[in-house]
Amino acid sequence: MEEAKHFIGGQWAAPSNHETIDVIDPADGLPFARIARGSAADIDAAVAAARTAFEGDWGALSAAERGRLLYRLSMLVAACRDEIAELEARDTGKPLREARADAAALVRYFEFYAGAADKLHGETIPYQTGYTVLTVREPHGVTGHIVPWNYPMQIFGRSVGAALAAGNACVVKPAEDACLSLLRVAALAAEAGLPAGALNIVTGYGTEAGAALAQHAGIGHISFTGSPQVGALVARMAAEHHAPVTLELGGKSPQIVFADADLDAAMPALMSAILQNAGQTCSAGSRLLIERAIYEPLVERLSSAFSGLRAGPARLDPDCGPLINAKQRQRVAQFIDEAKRDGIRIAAQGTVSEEAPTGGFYQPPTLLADVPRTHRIAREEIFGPVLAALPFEDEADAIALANGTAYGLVAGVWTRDGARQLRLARRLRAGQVFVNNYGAGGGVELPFGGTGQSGYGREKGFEALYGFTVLKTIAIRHG
Ligand code: TXE
Repeated sequence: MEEAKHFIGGQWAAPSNHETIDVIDPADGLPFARIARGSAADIDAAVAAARTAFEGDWGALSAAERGRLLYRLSMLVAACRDEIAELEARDTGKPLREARADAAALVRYFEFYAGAADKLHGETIPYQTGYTVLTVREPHGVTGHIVPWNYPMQIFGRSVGAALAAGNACVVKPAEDACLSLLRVAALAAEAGLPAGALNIVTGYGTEAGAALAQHAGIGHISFTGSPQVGALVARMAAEHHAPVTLELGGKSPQIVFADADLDAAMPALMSAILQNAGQTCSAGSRLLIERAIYEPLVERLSSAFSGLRAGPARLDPDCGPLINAKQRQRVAQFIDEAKRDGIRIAAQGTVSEEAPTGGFYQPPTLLADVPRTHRIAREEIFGPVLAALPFEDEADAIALANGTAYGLVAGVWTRDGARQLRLARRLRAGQVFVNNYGAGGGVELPFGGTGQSGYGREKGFEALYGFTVLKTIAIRHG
């Protein structure tokens, strides 16, 4: 069985405690690789290597030179994107077409941030006569990145791409469930000529390597994507050494469909928003709010689509793959059991492919209708292929319902009424509002992040670069 190591200071490093973690294939529940089980000592080594790079070869590069290296890396990833996508599909269980799209997004992140590296300007500020005042944006130094298992390549790309472009040296702690693609990308970073130590990856458990990273006094900024509970913990640990934090913590995002919507255009987006990555997506459109007049016909239309869906192994390119692990599957199954117990209407359920191995973590896609507004199925993130449909009465009701959870990540609005589009765009409590589309194709250029329990700070787009820098004001008094 293949055994992966950490990537520290430009080299493969065995775990200091010689311990490993089995990597499980979600398609059959069997181990197929081993990764290093990182400890505080490994994190210490990675932070030291990053510091050396920041104060040495990496820090000495101009912004344009950093951009050139990132662009070279984007081309190397593009050249082996099929191989990386296959690895990602095996590791996460996601259908191959989705893993390919993730690999393409990773390429785009490095391209985008390569071009942005030398465009991060400061300002000059008019002040009293006799002064010149200017601002410059400087890197934090060493940044920490705690990455989850649902989109390893995309989440790595958006945060590490921006952090490196801004001049930081990075230490990444990927999720124990899925990190093989990132180790492959680390090798490509070395091949692209990134100075040793600019990018380090320490694999392992969150409570061990992850906590050691968040607690490390040598870290100048932490970006975390994961659960709200661990996000709060990471923020508290980082606060001990006053490191700023960016948190992306998921959601219970509404898709709001008005009676005047173009349903033919909406249908594929309503489906893919909950099926992508088997619903294990922070921005999943998991609450479907439908205007009363079209509620039953739309639920019926969705029901016939859901009944035809199949969950299966990634290699079959199914409608949705297995969930990441047994715990996640159990969690989703528990929500369905609760729905049954509480008499919630199971409008439709897909099937699991006969070709799916018995030990895999499959969960048939499920449409739940008439979900009571106060039920936890209508309010909590399930992180599985489970769509909750609820009727609403009018625009005010839709807004109240949409804004009625602790989250605020994404909202989708489907209506032909232009004035209503604008009213909702402003009144919805969400970091992104998509009108007559959902996700805008995942564009790397679009700032992304939430409010409330969905977290704070922004990733993606140019905006992310600001979070990875510290603004310095320089006031010069002359003559
Ligand atoms: O997340 P964790 P889990 C949500 C989703 C899911 C739930 C649980 O609802 O069902 O969270 O998933 C690292 N110190 N999301 O348990 O534990 C961990 O190793 C430092 C939403 O997988 O938050 C991994 O790298 N780090 C989400 C990362 O945190 C710690 C994506 C996320 O794991 C740590 C994933 C600790 N004490 C889950 N404990 C999204 N926003 O997309 C764990 N980690």
